Amino acid sequence: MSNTKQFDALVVGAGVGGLYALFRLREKLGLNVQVLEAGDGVGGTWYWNRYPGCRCDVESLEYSFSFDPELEQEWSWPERYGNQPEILQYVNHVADRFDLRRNIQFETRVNNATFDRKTNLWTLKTEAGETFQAPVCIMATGNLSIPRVPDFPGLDDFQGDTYHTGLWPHEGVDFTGKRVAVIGTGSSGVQSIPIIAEQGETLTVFQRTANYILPAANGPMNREIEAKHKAEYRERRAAAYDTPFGIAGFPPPTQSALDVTPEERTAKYEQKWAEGGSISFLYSYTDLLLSDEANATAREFVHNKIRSIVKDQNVAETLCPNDHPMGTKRLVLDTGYYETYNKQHVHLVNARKNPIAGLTQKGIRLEDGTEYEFDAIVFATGFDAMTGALKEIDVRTTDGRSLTKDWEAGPYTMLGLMSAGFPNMFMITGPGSPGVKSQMILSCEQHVDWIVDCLDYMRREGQAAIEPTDESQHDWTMHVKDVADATLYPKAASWYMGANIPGKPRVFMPYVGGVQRYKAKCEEIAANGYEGFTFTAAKKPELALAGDD
Ligand code: NA7
Repeated sequence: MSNTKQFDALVVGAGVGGLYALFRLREKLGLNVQVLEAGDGVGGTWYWNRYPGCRCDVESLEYSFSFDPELEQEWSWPERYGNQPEILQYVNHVADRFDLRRNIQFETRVNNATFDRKTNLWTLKTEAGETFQAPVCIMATGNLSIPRVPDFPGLDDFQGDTYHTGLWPHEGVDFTGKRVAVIGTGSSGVQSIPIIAEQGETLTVFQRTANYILPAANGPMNREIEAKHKAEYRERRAAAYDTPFGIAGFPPPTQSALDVTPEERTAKYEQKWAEGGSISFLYSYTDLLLSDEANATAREFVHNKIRSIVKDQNVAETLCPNDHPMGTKRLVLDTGYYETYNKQHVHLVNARKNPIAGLTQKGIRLEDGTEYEFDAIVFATGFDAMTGALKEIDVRTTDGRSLTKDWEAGPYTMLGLMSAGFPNMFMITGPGSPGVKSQMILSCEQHVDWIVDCLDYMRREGQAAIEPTDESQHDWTMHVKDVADATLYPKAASWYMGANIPGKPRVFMPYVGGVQRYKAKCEEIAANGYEGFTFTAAKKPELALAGDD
């Protein structure tokens, strides 16, 4: 008697994508769904990243589910940008309100996923040795879910406490009276540094790459804006799909930065700086992400801002980014970041000039031999982004395909939704989709809706399996590359390029052609009977999507 548990669909991950997949597959298709989640709660990114100051960089009225108008109206966000506890509370509310937990098995990490071409079934094996089977497997494994600590020599020698921002202790950390180091100045470092500085006796920040950081201009929710937004929610959600980043409310730019006078430019940048937010700033001109010369005008403006906020001009110069065009690494939104360096007990180390050589029993040693002593080290060192979580699962087929092997030179996908050779395995916001370059919840919803429509079509047509053709996948992957190559994005050594992981292929992974173009392409493909995909017919029509065993 086999202990394998059978379902119609398996979903890996109970973040926003996985939860919405569960909801739709269950409510629209009536499937028997099982979600497998490594954590002991829902929320994905918002479950794991509990570091102090963790906050979304998309405004809370936008960063929410759109599928239920009542949910939209009943939830009220306290601030312009949701912080991690509020977003996690919201995701938990969604799980309860739609009775999702009954189909989620927590504390269950999937190690293997194998597709059998004879039976058209996926078999998923967990760390604890359980086995689950279904014709459909949806990987809702997240883009920033594999935290990464650099392989510093002496990592285990350090006798103080260590933390990674992406694996923060649930009970929180009190740094009061401690000598603290933060390594990394991406979003996680920049958001946590001002708060850790309030607690620590000293705080030393190790910066390898200075980032472009704009004010969030966070504050309490303006209730008039909220009421207006809620009254217009349907139109605003539809409008969001018609934008590059999936975020409505920002008039698209009409002018080149080079077509206006320096005074006009500075006035525009000042206005955007005061408004806060990254989209608004990038929307100042049409060519900030296309022309290095245009981009240089924005860079200069931000450099001058840094010099005006940070009192010590040596520190200010170290904080001025100078190795990539602005916006080609994820822009960071801050609250009081630059001001933090005016505090006497906060120090900045230029880890580009003088890299970290390793950890010692007492702290950190730099390449020039300088040693620092700490009680605690915070690794804000990022993630094996976009492909990391899928590579952690050994994804194979019985006819000898291995996803890790197929993706050795970089991810190959059709629309970031599927990969050729792996039938019925769908990815939510996978590489090759706008995912990380968009409002993530909107992109998760768009992907899940496409997948659910596709499965519905297959059931009606008596199809058991779908996968992209090698040719369509190749064309899409080349298109993703061509679109990126026409922008400034590939100029930065970013996690979009895999550049933060030694040995990872340098391939620009997100689709930056815009949500509106991407969604139109997905719809066109579906309308043409899933052009670029092939189907395997079910042996008996009633067994479509229920396995052919
Ligand atoms: P990021 O943005 O990948 O930032 C990681 C930071 O850690 C970045 O400043 C890195 O410098 C730094 N880092 C990594 N390795 C080292 C070593 N060996 N020495 C010194 N510094 C190092 O991750 P986050 O968690 O901040 O943000 C991820 C995303 O979450 C963010 O983009 C938002 O979308 C939300 P580097 O730039 O590689 O030189």
